[in-house]
Amino acid sequence: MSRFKEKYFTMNEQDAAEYALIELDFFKPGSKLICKEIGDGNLNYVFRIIDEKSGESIIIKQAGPVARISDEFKVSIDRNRIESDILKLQYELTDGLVPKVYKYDPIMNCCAMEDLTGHEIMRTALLQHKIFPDFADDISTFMANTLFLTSDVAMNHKDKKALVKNFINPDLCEITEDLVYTEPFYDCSRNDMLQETKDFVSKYFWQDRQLLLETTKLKFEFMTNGQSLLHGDLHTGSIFVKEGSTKIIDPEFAFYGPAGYDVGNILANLVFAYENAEAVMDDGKEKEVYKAWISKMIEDIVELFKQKFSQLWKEKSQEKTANYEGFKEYYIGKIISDAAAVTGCELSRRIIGLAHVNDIISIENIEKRVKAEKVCLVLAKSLILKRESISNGKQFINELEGAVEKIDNQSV
Ligand code: SR1
Ligand code: MG
Repeated sequence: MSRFKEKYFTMNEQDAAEYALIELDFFKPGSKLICKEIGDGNLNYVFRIIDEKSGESIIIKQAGPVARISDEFKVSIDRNRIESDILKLQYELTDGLVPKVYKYDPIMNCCAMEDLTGHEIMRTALLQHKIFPDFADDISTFMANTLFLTSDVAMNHKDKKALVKNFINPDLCEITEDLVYTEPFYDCSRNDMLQETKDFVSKYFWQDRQLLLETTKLKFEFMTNGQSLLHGDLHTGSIFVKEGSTKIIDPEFAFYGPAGYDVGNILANLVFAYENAEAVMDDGKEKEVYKAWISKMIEDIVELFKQKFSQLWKEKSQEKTANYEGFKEYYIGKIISDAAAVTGCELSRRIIGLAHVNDIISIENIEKRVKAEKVCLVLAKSLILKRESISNGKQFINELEGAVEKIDNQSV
């Protein structure tokens, strides 16, 4: 019997190549396989295996028993099942905006999937200030389809509850509850930030009782509102792009939660890209064009998401009461205000907490980095506190511009 069928172990590059040859019905016998571990995320091992002869390639993703970022995080290897299951579902719901899964292996806790040759991680591309004109359209389709079609508005309620059960994801939810909704809002030993930022955060965040109260409300919203099947970690490091193509990856944090969580995550991560451009690019036309593209994209994502969600509602809602006058507007309005608050939480946790983003920490000029961090924090607080009045894309940009102005004028 193949050693891969006996007992789980974490694979190295050689093991993964052997696994691909023996366990997958993908490479021809006699293939000359080269394997490289290419994972740069915080949790898993990702192997790209290429047949030197045919050029064909595949990805194997394996979950280890602890997170790569720190072995403090003991994360269930069942997350690989969750990821395989949701990728298959999202593939159907979004007409292929995610990679195709070929196999899930519950012994080795790995899955084999399509290699997205020619694509690059969006965060890396944004750090090189590349533009992707189709992105707002693609990501809004992804979010509207996955978040609407898995909700009680679109699904038979018993079928939806079966999905809720299948996607119970306590370990990964705990990471988000701690890292996003708890630790950034007090002086937690796991937080990690520049001293100047910490001085700012101490006064501006940790001493603001209203802000703390609102973050608790949001944490409970995250834990208790099983509205839609979320991707759960929809940042620009979870997206592959190339000209004319967007592919969303890494949905291992998937669970039934508030739909605004995915929307807010992507918006916050575009703000990081905007602030990177502001800090790193030379002043001039190119910088203005780039920043304008990101602003427009933030605005468009919100508006396109609303339109597409609303259109799906008209075409596919199954729930009689969902069509009572005013309910659709109420429901979509709530998603957008939740998204505003989540944007604020994601902005805060990537500056204050344990897990950072390269957009910000790669800014070498410390003065510019601190300025970018403060803009993110001022924006974060205003979005959290004002979330109930935020209902459209333009307001996100107004808040961003307001935060920049406050930091420029040193009026906070
Ligand atoms: C311990 S994992 C830290 C972060 O990495 C993942 O991508 C999630 O964003 C998580 O919060
Ligand atoms: Mg990830």
